[in-house]
Amino acid sequence: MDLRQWLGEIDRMGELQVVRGADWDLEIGGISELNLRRTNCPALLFKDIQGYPPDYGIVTCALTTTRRFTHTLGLPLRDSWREVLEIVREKYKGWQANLDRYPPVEVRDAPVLENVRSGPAVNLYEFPAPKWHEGDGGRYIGTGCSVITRDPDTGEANLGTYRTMLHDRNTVGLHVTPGRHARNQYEKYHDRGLPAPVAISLGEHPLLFAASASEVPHAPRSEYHFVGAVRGEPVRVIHEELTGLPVPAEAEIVLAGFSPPGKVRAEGPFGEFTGYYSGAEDTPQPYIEIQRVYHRSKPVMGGVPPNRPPDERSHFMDVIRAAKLYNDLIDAGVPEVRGVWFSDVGRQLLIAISIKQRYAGHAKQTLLAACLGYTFGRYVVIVDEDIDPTNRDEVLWAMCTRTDPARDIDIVRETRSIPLDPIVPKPTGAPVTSRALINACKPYEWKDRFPRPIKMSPELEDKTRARWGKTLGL
Ligand SMILES: Cc1cc2nc3c(=O)[nH]c(=O)nc-3n(C[C@H](O)[C@H](O)[C@H](O)COP(=O)(O)O)c2cc1C
Ligand SMILES: [Mn+2]
Repeated sequence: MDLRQWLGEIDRMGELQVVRGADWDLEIGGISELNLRRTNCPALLFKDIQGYPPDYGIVTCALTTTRRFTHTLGLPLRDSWREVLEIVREKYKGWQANLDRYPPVEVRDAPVLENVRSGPAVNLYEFPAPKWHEGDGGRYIGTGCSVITRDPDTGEANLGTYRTMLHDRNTVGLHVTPGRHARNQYEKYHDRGLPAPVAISLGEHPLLFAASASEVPHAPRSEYHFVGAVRGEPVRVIHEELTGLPVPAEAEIVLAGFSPPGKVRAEGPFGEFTGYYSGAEDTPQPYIEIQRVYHRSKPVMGGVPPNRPPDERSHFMDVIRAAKLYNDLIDAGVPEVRGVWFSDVGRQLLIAISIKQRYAGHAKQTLLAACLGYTFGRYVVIVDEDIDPTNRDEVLWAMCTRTDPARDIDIVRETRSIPLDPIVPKPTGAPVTSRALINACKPYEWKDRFPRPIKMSPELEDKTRARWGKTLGL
């Protein structure tokens, strides 16, 4: 579970680009954002960051291609997200079933212990935390990070990716949406008037990061258990001395400290995955007083800046999400599901599901089942099996040509959203919005009389290409 080893692997795959001499102040963010606009963009490793030791690094755009994603999960390499989804969906059942099989193992010696600083020696400015976007309220040391907390009742740890603002040399801000596991856990300490122990890993193997950043698994099992199940091998952790939290043995940097109860500090604004700055102004959030820093020599931080689409997280998070929803639909008894996808441009707000309609009401049943437990799907669209849900243009075509809005769109009011949602009234509105359930399948009662879609047969396509392809460049 080593980020460095992973960097070596993807370098050998020809998918790593090294950038030397960039500035932490907007350049690393700017280069990463432009890189994401290239198709099949490489991962970036920033070195020689201005004002920092030359071998302190930051890696961004780690999981943007299907090849790097499948490699990271130890899956066969694939070139289309639809195929990746099928593989992940199949595997997911096994991962879920094996959550108890590979719990994390505690070790004593670990690379992260190479450098340790405590108390007054802690200085977070020794790391090249970027200012990512022009409108950000400060530098964000944690974006590609894993925040580790513990449930005081069960003792179980949790890993989640939550943005971490650099407040000063030994304080960082936390910004955790209500309902997230870390928040459920630290609030239990705060409710009892106790400081909550928190450790933050800044730079870890991208599989561990992907698990932190995804809604897997449900408590009480931790993301360590999930990653253990994916790899068929436990994650190695050390027992962090001050907080007692298990932290990854091969982490690049770990910050450890406590979040005091009842205390907050201005946090943000920060350019978020919705494509907007979250909060027009700074809003107070809990913070963490960092009492100890551990790091490997020549540390490499992870960076995953959110952006207006396209952005990095969409793909790897959405494929895990889609696989989970796909299996959940089947478990809920919905037959003939053919595909599930979260459109990257939709920012988790647009879910497309294809089914082969078997009976009247099948599409509506699917729509309702897709809303169970999910927090942030504003538009749910059901399409027929001839539509590829991962292809946004096909989904839009079906939506435009197979719906009669008055009949095919249902609105459900006051469903759960998140405070970052741009349409939730600022600054204090309750994070709820309505949802549109869109049945873009052919109307069941007369689907067999619905106009036949134009679709060139593979035979005609082959024949046409064989005769004309070369000369016309088709
Ligand atoms: C780069 C990145 C940044 C994120 N930042 C936040 C954040 O600041 N606050 C938050 O609540 N969720 C954030 N998320 C989403 C959570 O990491 C995700 O919902 C995860 O499942 C949370 O862990 P949990 O399921 O254990 O609560 C972020 C995700 C990514 C990929
Ligand atoms: Mn969790």
